[in-house]
Amino acid sequence: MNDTFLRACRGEPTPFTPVWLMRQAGRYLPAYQAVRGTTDFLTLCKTPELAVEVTLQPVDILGVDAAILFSDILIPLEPMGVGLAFHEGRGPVLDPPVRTEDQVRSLRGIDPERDVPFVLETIRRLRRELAGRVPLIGFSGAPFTLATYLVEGGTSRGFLHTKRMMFEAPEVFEELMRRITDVTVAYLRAQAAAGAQAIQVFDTWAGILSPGDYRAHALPHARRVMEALADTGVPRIYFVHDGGHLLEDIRTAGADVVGLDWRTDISAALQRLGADAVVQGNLDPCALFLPEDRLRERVRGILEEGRRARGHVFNLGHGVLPEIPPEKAKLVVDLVHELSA
Ligand code: 1CP
Repeated sequence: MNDTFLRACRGEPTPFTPVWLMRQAGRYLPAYQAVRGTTDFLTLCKTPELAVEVTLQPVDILGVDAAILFSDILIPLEPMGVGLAFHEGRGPVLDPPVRTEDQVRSLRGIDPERDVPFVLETIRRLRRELAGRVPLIGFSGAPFTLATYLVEGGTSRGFLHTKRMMFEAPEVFEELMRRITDVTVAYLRAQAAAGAQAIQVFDTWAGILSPGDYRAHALPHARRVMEALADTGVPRIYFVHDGGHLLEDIRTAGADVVGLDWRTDISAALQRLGADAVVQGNLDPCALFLPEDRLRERVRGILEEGRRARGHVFNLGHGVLPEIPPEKAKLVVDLVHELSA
């Protein structure tokens, strides 16, 4: 029974600093590639037996202190009425892109038990299989990040269509955000009810906004997600990628844990979040290319900064890269445990 991750999220003392890695299941692991070699990505997400298998791989191989449900932030968008496909090498495609008021008004709400039963079944099976070994994290995209995928129709560089709708038709954008937020709330509450013991909300693209636009168009919806989870009792982690300029506002979203990327040092972030903050992060994913002795010093430095927070969960500042040798990922986990004990 290893509940150090949940204790750290609550700001309670732990015998060592817990660690997990964003995108800890994925292509850098040969065991994942073996499963993906015979199954396309969406089928993998929708088949509980396989999703359970790849969720458990990093727990067994790396010895991380939390498992994260294997799925994708885009999964709940499909039952809203948009086509979803993952093309090899090209990333996700949402078709048709949602750009008009009529399209926004035709987006449906979801009933998670009916529309994404495979996610809830994966969570139930994982809780049985893990049997308390480590806690299970559920997740979703944040409303703003999900909106960018719906409006752009996939990934984007400049987010022209999203910002255009935001500025040109703010009431349509607001209605879009309201519908996505309703779906996100239903989706995350269902995950918690099925057995997710913590929730991470990924705001991968909110960093493209100025502080004022973030406060006007993204933050209120992220806050509504956090508030809607309050009575579940599960710790809520809010990760905004490239959000260093937004930290004071991010704090007001009401998450229990603030995820940090590597662009802001933890000690500098704490000055802006307040020393009573609980933080998660924040090793540069590329630092895993460092030789062992220099990687050790980086990990030691982050752990020292993390001690100034009320609680610290060690993580990367973004997802594990496919180019990382699995032994290096395991080394990071081992170093965190050794140097924080
Ligand atoms: O080919 C493959 O095997 C698919 C690659 C892949 C994987 C392994 C995708 C496509 N998604 C995932 C799994 C995934 N995605 C998890 C699993 C759990 C774990 O962490 O181990 C999680 C939490 C996500 C979340 C996710 N999906 C985010 C937020 C986190 C982040 O990286 O910023 C985002 C933005 C996505 C969209 C997405 N899905 C897949 C890709 C390649 C992308 C990014 C596309 C883009 O750049 O816009």
